[in-house]
Amino acid sequence: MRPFLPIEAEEFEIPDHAQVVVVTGAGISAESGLKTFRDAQGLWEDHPVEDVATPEGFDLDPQLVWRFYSQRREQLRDCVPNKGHKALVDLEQRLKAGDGSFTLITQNVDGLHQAAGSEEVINIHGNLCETKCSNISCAREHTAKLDTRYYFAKVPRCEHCNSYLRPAVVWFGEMLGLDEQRKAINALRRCDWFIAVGTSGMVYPVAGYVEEARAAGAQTILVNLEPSQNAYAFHHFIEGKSSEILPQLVSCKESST
Ligand code: BJW
Ligand code: ZN
Repeated sequence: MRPFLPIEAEEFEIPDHAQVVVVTGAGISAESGLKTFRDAQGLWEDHPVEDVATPEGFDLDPQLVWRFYSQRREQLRDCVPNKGHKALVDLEQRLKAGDGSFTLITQNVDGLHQAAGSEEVINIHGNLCETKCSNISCAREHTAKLDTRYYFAKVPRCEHCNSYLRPAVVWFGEMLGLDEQRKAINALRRCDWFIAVGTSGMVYPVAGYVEEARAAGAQTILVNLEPSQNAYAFHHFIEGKSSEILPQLVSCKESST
């Protein structure tokens, strides 16, 4: 592994014609008040990960899992996008106004990118406020948003087959949506800039997207509080808070001077 020398955001100039893919993780929402996943030794809100984020955990105790996700929706209630989310909206608008392209792949299920105004968003791990039927032979999706103002203590049931509804998120051991993966891979194969923000680089397949981007010839930049697990795969590492780094990284230096 080569030595890691963090550099400054000012050293980059992303041109208006760039083909950019950004991957975000829990770190970008941390400054909006949402907890990241891996800051408590495998526990999420005091629950072992495998109890609340696997299909087996849901089969074993649907009530516990539903309460956990209800708590997460409650935490979302008062959250608003921060400067990191907004900087990505600015970048998208600038590239679209030029000859560039912009694709945002988010592992976050909180909807804060859309709330900030991002348009091309791939929710690769699903959406916290949507549900789907847990019975795979029914699997109806309910994209009507769950109201974050209420705490749902009871697991709701599917109106078609009466099985439990579950959050429309991707748990460990589950396949990511085929449509979402296809869009992500298409964007990665034609990108010339790849930026990962606020992610520990531990969860696959998304942690491997940097390799796809490099294979396409992209410049790859990691923006994080600390080197992620897959940091060795990036060309550059900018150390710091996404709400501070992203506005500097995406600004158009020529017009701002
Ligand atoms: C800041 C900051 C600030 C803080 N500014 N930075 C290949 C190798 C090994 C294992 C596998 C593999 N392929 C598949 C697997 C298995 C598994 C996996 O990856 N396991 C690993 C843990 C080893 N993957 C899967 O099961 C995936 N499915 C799959 O691959 O299907 C095919 C298959 C199936 C079965 C067998 C084999 C293949 C599905 C993964 C689904 C992940 N789902 C979750 C839950 C979503 C719903 C929910 O939210 O509850 O997604 S897990 C959780 O982790 C969530 C996140 O999206 C995801 C990533 O976390 P993230 O965003 O990186 O957060 P953190 O907390 O880890 O990191 C935050 C970072 O931010 C930190 O570094 C901080 O320093 C930083 N930070 N503040 C900047 N202000
Ligand atoms: Zn059903």
